[in-house]
Amino acid sequence: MYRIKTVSALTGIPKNTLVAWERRYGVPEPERKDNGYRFYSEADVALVLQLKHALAEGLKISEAVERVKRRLAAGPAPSAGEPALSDATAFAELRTALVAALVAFDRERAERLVERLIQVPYAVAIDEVYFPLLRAVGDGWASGEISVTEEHFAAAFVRDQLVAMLLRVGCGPATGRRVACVTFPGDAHELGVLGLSVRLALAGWRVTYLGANLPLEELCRFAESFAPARICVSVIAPVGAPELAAYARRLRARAPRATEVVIGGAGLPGKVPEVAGVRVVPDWHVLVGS
Ligand code: B12
Repeated sequence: MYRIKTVSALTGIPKNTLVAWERRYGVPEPERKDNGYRFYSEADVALVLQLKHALAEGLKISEAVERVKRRLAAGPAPSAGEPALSDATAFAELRTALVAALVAFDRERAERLVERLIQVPYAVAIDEVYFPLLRAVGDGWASGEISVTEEHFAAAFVRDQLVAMLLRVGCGPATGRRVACVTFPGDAHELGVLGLSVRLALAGWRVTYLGANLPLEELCRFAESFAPARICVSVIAPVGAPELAAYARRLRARAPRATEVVIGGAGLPGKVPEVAGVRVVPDWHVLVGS
């Protein structure tokens, strides 16, 4: 749940405007606590973003509200005959359809399918659709059922969706504490840390996304200059314990004391070396509280 200040920072819509929309049109309709404070859900934030996009397209606010209400009334499955995105089976079916579209290089169909995620909180879209899809594609590639080209196309499509989410949440509130997100040197897998960036932005962090494969020295220089509150390093391609320890020690030594260093991901070695002042977290959900 988000307070109005956070929603305003996340969406760029001033607090007064949010209140005015609620009074005039009844959207969004945040929960009101006993103390009168408004509490917005992720679906409310998504709604505000939809209104914002409709305004950017040139619609008047009354027309934008009309459109959003129509979509809400139509429910989460806008196309007839498609399963409602309400349970695990529906998500599994969507993933299957999406993989089929992607291995056929049918971007249009894939776009249409993910339109159905519009009402789904980003966290759920990542956990229920995009990440399981990537894992399935990875397994398909490993067993030879999915070609390298198909895997690249699918990964590029998912990357677009994650980047779009990060842009829509404006990389988090401008006043949020800064977190730098990056992959381990030599690791081209950036989707894990992109998903984490979206979640951190939604949790109120200001994300500086540094992408894949940044050399350690460059990251150290960045840390010295900008003193982020936290650095998140993603390790997906397997890395050996000595290499990881050397990296962690060097980064810890160069980053300001107040900077929290977090390293995580499926590519961590079985026995992770302990480095004082470095937090090793295999799964990023513990960082975002779910
Ligand atoms: C897309 C993809 C690629 C793309 C990446 C494109 C891009 N823009 O990112 C490309 C084509 C470049 C690629 C290349 C390779 N890939 Co690849 N790739 C994948 C795939 C399908 C998805 C990767 C991904 O984004 N995972 C992120 C999410 C979906 O996975 P996750 O691990 O469950 O995420 C959780 C944790 O890792 C953790 N976490 C992740 N990041 C972070 C960060 C922090 C700070 C924290 C705390 C936690 C955390 O929390 C996440 C949420 O629960 C995976 C399949 C898979 N299972 O991941 C294979 C996979 C990772 N690749 C694999 C391989 C082998 C390769 C190559 C070596 C292939 C080759 N021969 O060229 C190269 C290596 C390139 C390199 N040097 O890095 C293997 C690795 C197997 C292994 N353990 O050795 C996998 C697992 C495929 C498989 N099933 O075999 N790949």
